[in-house]
Amino acid sequence: MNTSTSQALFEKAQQYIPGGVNSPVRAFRAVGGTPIFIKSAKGPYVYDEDGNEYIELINSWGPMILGHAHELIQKAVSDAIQHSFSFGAPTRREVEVAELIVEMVPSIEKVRMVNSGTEATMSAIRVARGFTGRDKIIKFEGCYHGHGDSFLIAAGSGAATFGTPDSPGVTKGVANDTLTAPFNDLEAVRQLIDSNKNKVAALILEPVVGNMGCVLPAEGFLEGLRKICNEEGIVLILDEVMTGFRLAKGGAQERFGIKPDLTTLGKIIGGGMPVGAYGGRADIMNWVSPAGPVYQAGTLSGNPIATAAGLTMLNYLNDHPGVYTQLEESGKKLADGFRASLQKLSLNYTLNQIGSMYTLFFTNQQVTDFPSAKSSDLVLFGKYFHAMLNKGIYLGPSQFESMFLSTALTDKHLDMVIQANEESLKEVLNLH
Ligand code: KE4
Repeated sequence: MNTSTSQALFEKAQQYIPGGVNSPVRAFRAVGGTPIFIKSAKGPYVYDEDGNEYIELINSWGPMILGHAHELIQKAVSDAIQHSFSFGAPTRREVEVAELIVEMVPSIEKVRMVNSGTEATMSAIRVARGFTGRDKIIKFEGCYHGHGDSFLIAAGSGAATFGTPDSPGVTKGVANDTLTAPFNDLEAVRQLIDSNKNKVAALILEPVVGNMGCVLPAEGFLEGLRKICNEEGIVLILDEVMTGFRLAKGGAQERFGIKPDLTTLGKIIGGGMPVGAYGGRADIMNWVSPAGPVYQAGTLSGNPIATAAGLTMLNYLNDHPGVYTQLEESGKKLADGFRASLQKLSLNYTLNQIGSMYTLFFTNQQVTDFPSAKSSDLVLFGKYFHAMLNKGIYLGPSQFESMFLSTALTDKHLDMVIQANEESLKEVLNLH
């Protein structure tokens, strides 16, 4: 496959942009090789600068649930653009999109629009701290909540010790206020809370994790967290930036029947435009400025172009429940096909799949938390990634990411992905 234009662009990009990319995962460092530069996309396809066509399963890391360049979203954006781009003043559509989010996600009584998932999660923990008057937060190893300082914290060794910065530039002071527990480990959460009595403002997690690869909550885990947060007066925040409006119309919280105090959203709301949001209980959200004292702001928050895309996307999802039926069927078809190939090749790699999210882990262990995810063979994943890419299937360039299906993928496309998966496994493992 000729990717010479992408290679030349990557060379040039590295002269002007750190690592040649505007977000690290795009640089292919986890899988090796040169990132492909995307020129355009339509439906289930992306096209690179050398004209290669790929069936894609990243969908911009989740937003393109209806596939790329959906005509309704495109029309909404092109109509909105006729009226200029940004006013920095309230607009009708912000009211309409807020009303729709409140309707679609019952736990959300009030919502604030921001411009990214990172802004949503940073703001949600700030308002939780303001509301409770407490400083500490609990997060889980392997969960990613954007690049806010409070989230770039690795677990300190032992339950009682404080977190350690995961990145230079994050201060020890910030790290001291972030406690980390293993995902799916209720006992570890209980220990952290017992050793930080009345100091924990919020507990934040991805209800279904996408950022260590797709990892599901264990039976009773979410319910256990809800119970602990109720008992301890801790704000339960579900980070649904990936799962929101994807795993059900009302997100993972609808699918698992859990009512958080706050929810963070992103990705799908904007249909690919820069949008995030956080919302939840009115008694908490009324602490957000200017209604309350917790400051949070943004020039482009509720931007008229982004809200045009978001309103159209959410109205479509709200009015077409068949989207979720199709996503369930597609996810099951893909998982059944992958598992049939694994069985045929006598491989017992772990496939975690729920709805339209999945990850094939190159490990024989069950993957239920970050340590088990890290037991995967990353070199083998890198070879598999490139084998699939060379077959025209564009996966997320990291073992520790979920893939995302869209309604633009037909059975024909899914069969092509299933076939390419089997051929790629045989190729990288020298099986015949
Ligand atoms: P953004 O700031 O990237 O819009 O959202 C941060 C974020 C927050 N919460 C969850 C659950 C997320 O998945 C994300 C962003 N996800 C990554 C994918 N692993 C975005 C891709 C990237 O970083 O380039």
